[in-house]
Amino acid sequence: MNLQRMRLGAAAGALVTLPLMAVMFAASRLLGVTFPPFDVFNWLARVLPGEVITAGIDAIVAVIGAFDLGETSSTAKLIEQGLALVIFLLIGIAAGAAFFGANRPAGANRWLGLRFGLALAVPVLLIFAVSSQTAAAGPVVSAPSIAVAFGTWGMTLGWMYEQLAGAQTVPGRVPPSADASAETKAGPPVESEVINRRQFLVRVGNAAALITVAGTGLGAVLEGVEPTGPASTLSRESMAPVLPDFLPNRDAAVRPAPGTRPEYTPLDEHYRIDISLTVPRIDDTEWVLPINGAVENPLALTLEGLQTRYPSIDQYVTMSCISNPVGGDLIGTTLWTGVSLRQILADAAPVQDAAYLRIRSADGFHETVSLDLINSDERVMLCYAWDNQPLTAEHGYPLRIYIPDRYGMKQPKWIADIQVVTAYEEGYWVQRGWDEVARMRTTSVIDTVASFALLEDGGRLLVPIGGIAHAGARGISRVEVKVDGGEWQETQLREPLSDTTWVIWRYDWPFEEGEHTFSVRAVDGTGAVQDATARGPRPSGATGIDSYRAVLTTPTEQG
Ligand SMILES: Nc1nc2c(c(=O)[nH]1)N[C@H]1C(S)=C(S)[C@@H](COP(=O)(O)O)O[C@H]1N2
Ligand SMILES: [Mo]
Repeated sequence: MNLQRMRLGAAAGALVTLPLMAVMFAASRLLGVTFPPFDVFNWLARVLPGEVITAGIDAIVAVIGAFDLGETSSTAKLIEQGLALVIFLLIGIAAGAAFFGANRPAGANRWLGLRFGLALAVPVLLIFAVSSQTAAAGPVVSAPSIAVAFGTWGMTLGWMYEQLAGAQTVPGRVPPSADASAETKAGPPVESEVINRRQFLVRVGNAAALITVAGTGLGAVLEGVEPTGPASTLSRESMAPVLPDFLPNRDAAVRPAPGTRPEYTPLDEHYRIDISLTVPRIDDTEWVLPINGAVENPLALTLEGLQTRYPSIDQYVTMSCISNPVGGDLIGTTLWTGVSLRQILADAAPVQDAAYLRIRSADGFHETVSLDLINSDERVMLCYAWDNQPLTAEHGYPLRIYIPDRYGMKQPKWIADIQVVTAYEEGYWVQRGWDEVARMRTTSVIDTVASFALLEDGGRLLVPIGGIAHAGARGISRVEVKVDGGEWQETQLREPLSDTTWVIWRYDWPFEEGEHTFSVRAVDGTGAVQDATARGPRPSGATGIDSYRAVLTTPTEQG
């Protein structure tokens, strides 16, 4: 290895890899072929140990929170995509350094580069074969595209080697000594060599920048015109949009304090968490759900069959991610529509010793659900609609499961296959160290201390304070607020959308000037007070008291 050549190789690696990434990005948008940087990242996320992944996710969530980078789940996806690009670039730089460093001055050319590139394509092809979800076009188009991309990359690297480090010289360049050991001991390079090397790098750099900008721009434009949302067998027109006016509790006496989050989460604001950088693409014309294994009557259900053969159920649901910190935004409420899984299961007729469903998803996610749980709770359902529309691609189109009282990690989206089995198998996140049951914790949050919306009541000023409380399917029986070191005071509870959704609470607090700390706690439907121990999400969901600090100043008289 030669350090100086390795440095050159690293620069060459960067200059060749950046435009390669841009061209692959444009090709993925234009032709629907796979985008290897995302495949490599997705694969890493699946094979690295659970602790590493969890530490990574925690760090991302912490950074988003510390710098106030906006809604957690969509920002996290962007950060992860950026990481995927950086990792791929670093691999390209390392490969360039290795290629330059390992070869003798005259030892490498574009043909050796081609072989090097094709060798690197092999692991990428394997990763693509086991895990790609970034390809819309089939493997017949994607696999050759990987070979062509990496072959071109390698040839270009080899060509740069010829120009920069090989025996063939750039015009005007002083040929390196034939004695390889003399080269390392050489003093400062001859000036013309430096200038020409620099000129060469600048020229290649300009070309690389041009290709990178053009490829990225083209890809971005194509991304804009890509059809969004699933084409569906379920007509959107047949379902009226749900306006908050139509919500079952529209006349409830307790109104949310100004600044409380929307009780019914707008669909595009609902958090999204899944294990891939890109949404699995499911061809709805070919999608069929097999339910087989230990059953007497294996089923193969189309989406239409599912919708027409079984009565549909509507349930207002609050879904939360187990990674949601106390007071976080990885929680949302919407209307879920689907069919009771108990009924479908009865049609499949599990055999005597069948005990579990093993659910597999299009992205490689999987989870196990016990038949006892399904048979004891008709609310467990297979869902095809959210907010009166077919599921969006992000939220699991065409089908996902709903299990009351469990965090999202137990509830697969993009269901591809259901097997009835006799033996238990850990689900995707359970295998990675998260709670096996993942029962939703009781939690309560202060969304607002509405000093901008003071009320007058018999000469007294009141500050509306409010937020949410949630305890899975156990319901909320009581929410209490404490101001500074005072007593816990009971708040007013708004009638919830259903017995599994969050509850909006409100407390109109007699105004006192100065800085105050407000805390909240909830009691669930069984009478259990929420766990006040400050604890992070891993492995069983965050606990602790949410508090809110505010400085209140006496409003100035008007007029
Ligand atoms: N197929 C699949 N289903 C999945 C996941 C996933 O990564 N893949 N993530 C789970 C997790 S951790 C959560 S919190 C919920 C999030 O659902 P949402 O993105 O629709 O809000 O989906 C669950 N279902
Ligand atoms: Mo989650």
